[in-house]
Amino acid sequence: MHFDKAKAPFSLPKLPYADDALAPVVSANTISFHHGKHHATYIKVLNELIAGTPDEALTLAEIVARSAADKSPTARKIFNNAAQAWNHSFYWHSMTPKGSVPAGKLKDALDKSFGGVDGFKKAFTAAAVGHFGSGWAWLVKGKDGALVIETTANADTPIAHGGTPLLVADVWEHAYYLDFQNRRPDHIAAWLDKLVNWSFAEENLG
Ligand code: MN3
Repeated sequence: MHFDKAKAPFSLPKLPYADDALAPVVSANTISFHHGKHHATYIKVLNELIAGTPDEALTLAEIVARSAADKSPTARKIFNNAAQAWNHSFYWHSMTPKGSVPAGKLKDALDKSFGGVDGFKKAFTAAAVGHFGSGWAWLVKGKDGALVIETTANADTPIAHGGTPLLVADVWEHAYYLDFQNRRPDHIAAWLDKLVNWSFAEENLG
């Protein structure tokens, strides 16, 4: 992915669709805050934190991995902003206005791991809705190749733990509050029905 290659200073990646393309599930108003303010701020703060440091020679994913292993307060700030920058880029690509269905080896893997797409949706919904507070719900390829669902809190991300993410839903309230208020279950149901970018997930399966 393009954002895997970039180095500092990082810039806000363009969305892979128009800002009203995901409406009504994700409105242009939500996108204007979520992409234009939240995502932009993570990138701005990250650039400020790493200016003049060795992190400037690293890609975003490399900064996430380096700072994940460093428990100093400065590294925690760098981790939070770098991971949020990476997670949001991954999130925008996890959605498409075009509608898609799982195909090929991804469909086979979903059948094997969840007994089919409906089984995946049920398990993903339970994880995303059941996650307490801010965070992310992921479909991840585990080390043994099986697909698993994980949630991470706040900025945490599977790429800090050696995982290979295929797909992510943002379950921070800023992702859905303007459109669904407190109704995270309704947002996740609509997100799974209308917006999932299965071709992106298949590409990430490798
Ligand atoms: Mn977000």
